[in-house]
Amino acid sequence: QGVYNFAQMEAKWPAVWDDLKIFTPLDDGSKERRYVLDMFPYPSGDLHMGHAEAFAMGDVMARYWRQQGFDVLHPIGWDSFGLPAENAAIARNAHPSEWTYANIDTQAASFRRYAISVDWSRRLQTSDPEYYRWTQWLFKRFYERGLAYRKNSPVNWCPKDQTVLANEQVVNGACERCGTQVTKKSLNQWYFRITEYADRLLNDMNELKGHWPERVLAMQRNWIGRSEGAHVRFVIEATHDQPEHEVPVFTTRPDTLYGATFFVVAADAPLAEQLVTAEHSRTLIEYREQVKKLSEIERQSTEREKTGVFTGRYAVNPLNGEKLPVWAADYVLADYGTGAIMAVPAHDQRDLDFARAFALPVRVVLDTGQDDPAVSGVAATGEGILVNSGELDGLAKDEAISAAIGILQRHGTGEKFVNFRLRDWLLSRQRFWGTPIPIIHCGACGEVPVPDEQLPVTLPADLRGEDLSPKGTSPLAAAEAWVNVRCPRCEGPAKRDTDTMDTFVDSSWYFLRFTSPEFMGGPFDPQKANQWMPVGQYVGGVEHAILHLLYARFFTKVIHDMGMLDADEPFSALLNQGQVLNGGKAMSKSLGNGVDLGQQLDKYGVDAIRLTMVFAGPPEDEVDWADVSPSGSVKFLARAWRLGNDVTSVVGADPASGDRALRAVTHRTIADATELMKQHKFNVVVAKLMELVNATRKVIDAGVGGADPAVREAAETVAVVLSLFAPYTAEDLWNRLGREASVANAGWPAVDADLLVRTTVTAVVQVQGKVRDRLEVSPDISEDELRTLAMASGPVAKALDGRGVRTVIVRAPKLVNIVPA
Ligand code: ANZ
Ligand code: ZN
Repeated sequence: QGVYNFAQMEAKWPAVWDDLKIFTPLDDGSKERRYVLDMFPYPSGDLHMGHAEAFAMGDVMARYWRQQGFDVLHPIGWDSFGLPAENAAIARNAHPSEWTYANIDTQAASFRRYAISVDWSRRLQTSDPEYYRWTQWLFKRFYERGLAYRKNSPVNWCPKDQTVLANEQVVNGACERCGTQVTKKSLNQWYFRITEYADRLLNDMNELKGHWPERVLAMQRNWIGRSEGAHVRFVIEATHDQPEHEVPVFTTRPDTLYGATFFVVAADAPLAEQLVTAEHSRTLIEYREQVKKLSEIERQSTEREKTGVFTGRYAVNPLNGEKLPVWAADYVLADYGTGAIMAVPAHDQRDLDFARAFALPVRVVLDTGQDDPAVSGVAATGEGILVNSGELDGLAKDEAISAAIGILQRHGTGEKFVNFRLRDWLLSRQRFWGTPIPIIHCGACGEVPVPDEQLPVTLPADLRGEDLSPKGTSPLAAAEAWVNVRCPRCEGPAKRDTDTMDTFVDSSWYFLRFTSPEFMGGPFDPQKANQWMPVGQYVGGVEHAILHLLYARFFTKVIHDMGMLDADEPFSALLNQGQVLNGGKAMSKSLGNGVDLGQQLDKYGVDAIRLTMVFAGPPEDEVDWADVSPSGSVKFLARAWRLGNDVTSVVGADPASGDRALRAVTHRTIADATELMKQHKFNVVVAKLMELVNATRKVIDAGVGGADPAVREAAETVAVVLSLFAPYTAEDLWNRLGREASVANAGWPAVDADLLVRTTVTAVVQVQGKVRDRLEVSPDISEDELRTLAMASGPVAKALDGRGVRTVIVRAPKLVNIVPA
């Protein structure tokens, strides 16, 4: 009879699955294709609890679609370039590849143990020369299309660490690592012209609505930041020491032009320096020093007292000829719009705060019925009718916007303009462990791309340890034999570009390579890519909601425009799994609340951990490890598996003569599970499965028991549905039922609609004593299952309205009462 022993199963089945190659897609068109992809991991150490959750979710989808008869592509690879490998190499006096590939091997072994159903033959690593050859090839195609370019631009620079810092690494004007005052330094940097795709990146999100989490779409929309308005050109009058200048501003409110009472340029923009008169130059320079020390976040804070200096210049309002003093201030950003604004204090809060700080006039030009902003200190931002505005008087706001643009256009002093917050993508890094930029700089020819047949430009193998530490230029610059080359065009002496690419470039096209990982004729075989793309289900963390997803969408669109791919969106559906917490907080070393995945797997087994992750709640929700019960999962799995001890009917026995009530539960379970899978309610599928196991056990323990063919039907259904969540237990159960491996491609059972007539009871779900939902459940439902079903109810969530839960009282099968916190 045997007892449930997960270690034995984990030792037995992987070799069988390998032999059957069930997770390698046929890729021959005999079945409809589906592509399921988990965001590929970064090889830092071994897998952790977060991986365990994310990959459980993706695997459930892949296994479900396989059961539904699709040819499923579910691959895995590693995003294996990046800074941590480089830091580890410096610390250990090693080459980054040593650390990287050792970690990849560790993770690969853990993924195998974790039984994710991937096609191992497609495995790729972005740091493999055979992969980054094509990253370089794509970079060249972007370059040829004018979508990759180099320009001189200021970067945050830590003089002590001799390195470029991202904005997030500058804290109170100081280096996050060493506390040294950060300065700005001008560097030649490579950019991708993603701004050229801003409109399409925004508009095509309409196709993703309903298939991507709304919050991710909102974050992307906000990041792209489309604003409709106008460019208005102001003439800055000449002074005795300065010529006349023309400066455009971007405004969303050209209707308020008559309310402009001053003009502001970003203090740190070159423009401020150009405009300032000799008399005011010193004050400006001192002020700029002060501004440089502030972080981006501080600068944009509305809490902070407004600061600024007068430049000695006056701007002429193109609509009414009025002269406005020109100020330099830090609340205007150098790299947004044109870096200059017309200030309308009556109707813009930031301008009003500034006007009050420097006693500048406030003029209302829109009658909104609000209190006088000059007195109240609150800008009138509502709708209204134009006043004090000459020819615009009497118009409503929107009419006035069009009218003002019309006047500006007729006078040639402005026009309609759509501005985007999105910036071009700075892709070059002064680091070693990344894809080398395939460009050669020649004194005579300038930038010369490395010819395709000379790709990949591989990283020099002899740099290690200290050689890699940041020096202000890329560590690659030190590899003289590597740097000094002949110009491919004129054969003269030339130098390789020593920067490497942002690792986001590597991850912007890996999903295409998976469709034909061995392809030698290009980054991917267009025929294969067209057969598999777009990815039908992408799974990954919300931390990638903006950059990775936006960049991958950009790459896909460019590759589409190159004629290599039919799809112009990479991921038709996206699932963000929740974080794994412990005690309500993210696991971290400093809190000491980390949970080691390996230890959990040793103690409870792979299946129990996978099941626990899935059963904890909807996949999007956080999983708090302090609240879950892996041992409860083990108990359930053992109970399911023990059905195999008792089924005595032969394989293929006709269930028609069997226990009708049990058959009804079986078919109801299949029908519900099918529907629930569509809605990604995996946890509720598990709850249903628990009911089915209980119902089956009841029949076994009574009457004809395990000889009833309906019991076999139920047990086989348990095995198939369980195979999505607990592959080892499901396979073992299937085997003990006398069926041949693998349960993974047994096929989803068909529902007999005649059996769906209900034999259920109605459970009432109350929130704070008020009935919020009624659930049709099996009379045998356990307290746990009923609780899970109740907590998954939409009306309950609505009634809770984001409140936590204090207690849940469950009286199975009739009542659940939820008391909110
Ligand atoms: C005059 C005005 C009057 C404005 C008014 C607003 C309200 P969004 O919607 O975010 O695009 N602006 C323009 N460039 C700026 C910069 N570099 N730094 C700070 N602020 C800048 O915002 C556009 C508005 O933000 C513009 O419209 C401009 O102020 C300001 F009643 O112009 B507005
Ligand atoms: Zn040359």
